[in-house]
Amino acid sequence: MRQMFVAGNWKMHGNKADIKSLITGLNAMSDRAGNAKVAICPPALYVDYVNRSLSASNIELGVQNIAEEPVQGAYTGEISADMVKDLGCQYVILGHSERRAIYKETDAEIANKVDTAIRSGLTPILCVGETLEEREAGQLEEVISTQINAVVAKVGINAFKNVVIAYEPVWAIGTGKTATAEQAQEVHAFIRNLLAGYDEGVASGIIIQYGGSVKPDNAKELFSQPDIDGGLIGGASLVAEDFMAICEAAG
Ligand code: G2H
Repeated sequence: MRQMFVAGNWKMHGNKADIKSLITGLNAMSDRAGNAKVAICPPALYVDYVNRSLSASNIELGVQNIAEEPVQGAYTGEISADMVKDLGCQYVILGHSERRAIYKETDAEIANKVDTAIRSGLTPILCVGETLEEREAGQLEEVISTQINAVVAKVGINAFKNVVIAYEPVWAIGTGKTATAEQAQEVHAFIRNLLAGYDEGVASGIIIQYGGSVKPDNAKELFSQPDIDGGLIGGASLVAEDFMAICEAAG
């Protein structure tokens, strides 16, 4: 039986004052998550501040990116997986569509980062998803397969025992347009089936989150689908009440 997992992707939001009030709310309401696993992924610069403010023992930490390079070294401006681990994080979001589209991250780079994360003991949350044009051109399955196969080719299917996948249709991110529960379920089932082609045990055990405008009022229906194991939450993770309501829907 897979555990439901809700992760907050704060993106590039927040300052010390905002974070203090958000964490105060999460500390007070963390019980609402019930049996669901919960993580928050602040901007890396604030991870230590968040960690010191967080008293809720059921909320874990993650970041939104790491360097491809596995070790310390002369990589100005980069943050290594080991450093992230050292600061108390368990997760790293990789391959988010904003990094693919704005920072031109390729499948090969993302696969290298997944490899680096796993070697450092982090759990990657690997984001995959299609644009509206790709969906309308009937390329959805090809796009998702290419994104996932590139990572399997690099790390091997067994490494996926330590990977979370987040299906995030690009057209639903931050737009207020959510995929219907049926649309999302269809793609989640496709992803699980794709992985089953490699290894049935990995496919049935892997957590596949849905991401893209998840809100308190649509979370329950999305999370009730058989292949949706929680969510990756952007905008709504910046409001303690909304984030904990979504966690409650998963718990
Ligand atoms: C998708 C999601 C979080 P939002 O990017 O990864 O953001 O919930 O704001 O659509």
